Amino acid sequence: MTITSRVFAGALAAVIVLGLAPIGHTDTARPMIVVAHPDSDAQAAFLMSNFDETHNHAPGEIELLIWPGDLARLDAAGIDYHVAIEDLLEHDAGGTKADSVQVLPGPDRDDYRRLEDYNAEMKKLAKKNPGLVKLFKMKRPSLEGRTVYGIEIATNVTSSATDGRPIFYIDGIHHAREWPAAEYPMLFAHYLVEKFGKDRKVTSLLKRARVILVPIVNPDGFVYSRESPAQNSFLGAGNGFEGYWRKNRRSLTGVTVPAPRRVNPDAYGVDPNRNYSYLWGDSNGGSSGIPVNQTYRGTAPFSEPETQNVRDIILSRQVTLVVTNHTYQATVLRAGGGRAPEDDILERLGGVVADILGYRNMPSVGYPTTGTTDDWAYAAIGSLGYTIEHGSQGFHPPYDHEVGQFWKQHMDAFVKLLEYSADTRYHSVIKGKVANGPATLTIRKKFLTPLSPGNPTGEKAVRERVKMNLKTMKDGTFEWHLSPSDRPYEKKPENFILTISSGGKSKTIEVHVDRGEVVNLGTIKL
Ligand code: 0X9
Ligand code: ZN
Repeated sequence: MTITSRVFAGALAAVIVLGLAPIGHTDTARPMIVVAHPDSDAQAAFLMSNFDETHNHAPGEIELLIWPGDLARLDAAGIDYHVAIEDLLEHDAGGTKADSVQVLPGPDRDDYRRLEDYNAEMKKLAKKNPGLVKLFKMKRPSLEGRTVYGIEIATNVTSSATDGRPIFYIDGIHHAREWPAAEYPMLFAHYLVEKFGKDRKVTSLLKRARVILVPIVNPDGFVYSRESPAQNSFLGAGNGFEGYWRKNRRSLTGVTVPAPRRVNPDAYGVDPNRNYSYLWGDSNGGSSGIPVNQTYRGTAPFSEPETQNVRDIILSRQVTLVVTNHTYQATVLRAGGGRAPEDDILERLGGVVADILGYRNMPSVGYPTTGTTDDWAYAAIGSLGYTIEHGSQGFHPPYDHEVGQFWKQHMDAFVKLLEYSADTRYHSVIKGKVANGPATLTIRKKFLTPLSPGNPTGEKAVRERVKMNLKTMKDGTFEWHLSPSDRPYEKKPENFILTISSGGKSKTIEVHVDRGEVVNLGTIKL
């Protein structure tokens, strides 16, 4: 133990002996950040799977958010550490508010948005820009019954939802406490709307591609964190840990306190970013099978409504690039953790984006993760996939220290990613003309996504299916932009099953299309 931690532990013991610790069996009364110094791989692995790692670590050091009981567990395990931030609440809160109002795309702000702000702004954007922005509800409400909203942005957004344009999917707040991860996508929505018709690049991209944007994938967790009493003091003093909640609000009983509080008081939570199917269920550091752990993966792949919602968008729309936003490591991470068969492309494009952000371009967070969003999207449909870990000063540092200061480079980075999603070198195109057009086209594909060997379901894989629709132009022509028909990790070639229907007749053919390839089916007669 270092001197700081020894002194601290001593002080803490005194507090506990005096019976003043406010939250029962605890060795810290407030959230704090410590940096642990594991002296073996075994200690490092123990830390990764049993503590709340912030991912803001350096070689040989693992930064931890300390929950009640954690310091005692570190001591019991004989792991050396020093206290980096003794009072995280004071460091962040007081706190999350900016010193002045920040001038931003959309409304100017001095603090992080709340769930109502996100929902109201999305509704308003859609209402004011009917041809350009469409509000949608994800298929399932959250566990506590909240509607999960998203918006789609493109020219002719409503009139031609199935016109074959490539889709850039961007989301935030898989993790409740990572507030900037929702701010940046929301600002991007405002930015696109404000630049449309004024900025040549943005205007052209919104004609050629669509943006599907879901700022808050996990609203229950976000509300719990964002409305933390200690950071808002509207319900009296909390202990401050609520603000650092990570997971969703999956609870033991599922009993939800009625409105206006609407919380599951016995929530333990599932980590949505360990709940996707690809390699789900690994216990060797990639995820945890213990419900109270921060990387608890849930009882089955896609057991949570939050991840089912994302899955259903990605399998039913022609998504060519997925970006999921997190905090805080100042990195651009890519699907496959450096082992993707097309890591050269992922690394190169990630590098450009990382340079715009001033972040590091990294294959992975530096430890195994399984069941994550971008890994699954890449494995299942071959879309390019990135996780951006925004910022370096905490999960939600004061607004002006993060969003106010860095928003512009984030807009540039997202525009670049939108550009990549629309670039035919990085996705696939199927085109042709239905002689008896107009026609409706459907692409289907069934496949098995592998789970981790030894996962608790006992299954080797889960069945998933892609189903996407397109309507041709009046003259029967179509151009369908989508991810390749082959899945990247599968050795055997895979085809799309394409059904063309018009005037009561239909025809089904198989189509194979590679990344960067344009397959011209010519004139199709039914
Ligand atoms: O551990 C996570 O879920 C992410 N870090 S965080 O601090 N935001 O919790 C990192 C996920 C990395 N995943 C992939 N690159 N796929
Ligand atoms: Zn995260």
